[in-house]
Amino acid sequence: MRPLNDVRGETEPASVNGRARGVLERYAALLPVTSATPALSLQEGDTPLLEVPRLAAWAGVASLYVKFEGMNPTGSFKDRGMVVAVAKAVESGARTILCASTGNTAASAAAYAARAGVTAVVLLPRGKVAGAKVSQALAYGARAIALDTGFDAALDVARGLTARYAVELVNSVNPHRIAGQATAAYEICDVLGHAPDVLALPVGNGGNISAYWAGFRRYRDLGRTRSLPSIVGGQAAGAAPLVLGHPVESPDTIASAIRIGRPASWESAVAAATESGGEFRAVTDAAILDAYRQLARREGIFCEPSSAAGLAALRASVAAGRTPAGSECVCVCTGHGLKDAQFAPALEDDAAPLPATVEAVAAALGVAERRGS
Ligand code: AN7
Repeated sequence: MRPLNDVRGETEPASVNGRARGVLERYAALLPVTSATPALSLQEGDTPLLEVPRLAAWAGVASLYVKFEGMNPTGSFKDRGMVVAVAKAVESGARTILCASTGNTAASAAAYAARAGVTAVVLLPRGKVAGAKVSQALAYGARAIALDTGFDAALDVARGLTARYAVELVNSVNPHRIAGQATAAYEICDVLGHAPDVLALPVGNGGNISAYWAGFRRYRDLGRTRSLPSIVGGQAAGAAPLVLGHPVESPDTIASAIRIGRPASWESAVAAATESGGEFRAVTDAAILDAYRQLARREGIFCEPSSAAGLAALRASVAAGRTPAGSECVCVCTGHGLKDAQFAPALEDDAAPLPATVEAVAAALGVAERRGS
């Protein structure tokens, strides 16, 4: 397989003299960076863009790449926007940042707050966030507050708080988050040398789909790509307000990261799907888990279940004849599998333990003995 780091048309090098540049440094010219913006970085960005031929066959498309955003420093795409939002908050004199979160935003906010020397407060829907994400936020020293509600109402509280009190909101309604997340679109174009025909990704609050669409358009306007992709947004069937066209009161899905019924970036998310000629597609939990399993087994990519909703939606879109099978596609896998591993053990049979002997294990494996032994 050809390494994809031999880039064509790269305009912003990922490293200089062997030192990785984070998002703020690499894409400074395209971000709201001033001479007063702190050089905050955990070396986020520059994530793998993996060519995945076996997964392409499964999804029914001619060409498929996975942009594995789980390889960011806190294990999700949130780091791209968080580094910008926290740097700008610090630049403006803020000492406390705040977000509501289904988990990944909280972990990222906590990490960048620690790195910047400010306080993070994270509002979490009680019992609805994957345990590893809560542990992560606490490990970075965040003040975590559980609220007896879902994500949507927690975000209402976060917005209400930041409107009245001197704390900086770093949810994706903060435009610096969107500007930072747009760098993923730049990277895809830098590596491929052009924009793909189709970009598929999971959609919850609608921030990331808005950021990608803004990013691709920006690169087109700068003359760095000629075309724009169609964007396919995957929503869990039990939490699919953008597919239904109305908010969902009690969103329900195993994909906890995208268990969101009232997306804050509703209008820009709809604009991204419609203006790009793409669509939103609802996928069942079973289809999400199937895509999750295929990513790991066919290509060695372990993402969290929510992350696989984009791939599930792409496959469904092709099967429905909506996305042409001949397309060159990029599927964004937004978070790492270790974030939410509770569905992974079900992939393996729960075999009873064996006696700890070479013979017992060899017999169970059915492997041939070496000649002469
Ligand atoms: C793995 O962390 O909303 O459509 O509070 O964690 O931009 O919301 C997470 C969202 C996709 C959806 N994949 O992105 C949060 C939060 C993963 C995610 C999304 C999320 P948006």
